[in-house]
Amino acid sequence: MSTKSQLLALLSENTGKYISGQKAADMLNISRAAVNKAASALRKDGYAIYSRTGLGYSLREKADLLTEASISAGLCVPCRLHVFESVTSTNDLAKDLTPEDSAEIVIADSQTRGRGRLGRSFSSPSGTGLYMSVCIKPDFDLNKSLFVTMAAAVAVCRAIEKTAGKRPRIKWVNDLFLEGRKICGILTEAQTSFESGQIDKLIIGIGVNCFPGSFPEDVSEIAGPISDDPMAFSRSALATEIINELMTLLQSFTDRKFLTEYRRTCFILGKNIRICNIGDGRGILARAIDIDRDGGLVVEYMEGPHMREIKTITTGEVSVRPE
Ligand code: BT5
Repeated sequence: MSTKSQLLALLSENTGKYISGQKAADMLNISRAAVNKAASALRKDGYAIYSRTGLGYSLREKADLLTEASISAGLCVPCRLHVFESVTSTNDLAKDLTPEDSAEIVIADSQTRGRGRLGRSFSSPSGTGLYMSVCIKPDFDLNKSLFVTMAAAVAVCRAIEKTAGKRPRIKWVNDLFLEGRKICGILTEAQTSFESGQIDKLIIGIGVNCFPGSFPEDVSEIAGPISDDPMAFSRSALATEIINELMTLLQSFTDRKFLTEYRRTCFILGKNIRICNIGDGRGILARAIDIDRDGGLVVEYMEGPHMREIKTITTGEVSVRPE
């Protein structure tokens, strides 16, 4: 843990009370100057830390720390948690884990190389988001991976509604939106065995913007938070609910029952969309009609060589954009 996180944890355990600079320095085994520097850095991150001469430092409200203890407290499914402050990509770390009877779950406060689909990047600033990868040993075929992404989208919607009282909508196939802004992206990756052709492990990566974070300019045009109020809900509680909902759904998702909820929550059905290939800026105009029983998006082309034709598109090679 960095000095900043250690100080935050200490002040958080003593929320509302003052801890002297000397006591904090002694407990963390650092200098008083380092305590002061860490307190300034935490203030810059938005934490309400007060300092008073003769009294020391105090955190006004409990910090929303992502810790194994805070996440595991409400879990009702078996899994192993690996919680980090900063990682390259939780999906990358999950690849090195070996899930057996229970899922292995990597959670981070920030990512330096968060990934989206088709080589795109996923901006993952610290203190405001939740980045997690659920690694499972599946007992189904690779052709069900699209279902897994879709089941994860439903699970995250349910968890956000329970934790934050907001109802996000799904943009087929892997994005969650709230008030016109993307608040979550999901990236499912598989590792297959050469010999058997079976999936060894499936990694479901979920990135959620919980509170306003600092994004690069192009991302801020698209991204938004679940809430503007950093005290509205706790990221740990959201992580717990996502795990509970996802693991429960994964036990039965092959019965396809979740598809009804997916269709109801998917906001592009009945709307005009643009179907874009990689690197194709404009895309082709189509009308989204339905989601079929395999998770494909049924569309009617409104222009181009397939005009008026009804086709089912699957993910991988295309993405859709609401018109
Ligand atoms: C996704 O891809 O949205 C899947 C994102 C999955 C991220 C999770 S975080 C945990 C795990 N570890 C990882 O490394 N990845 C997973 P895609 O549909 O391709 O969308 C990517 C596009 O979303 C980018 O090109 C940006 O336009 C936009 N974007 C980038 N960062 C964003 C953010 N934080 N919030 C909303 N939109 C973002």
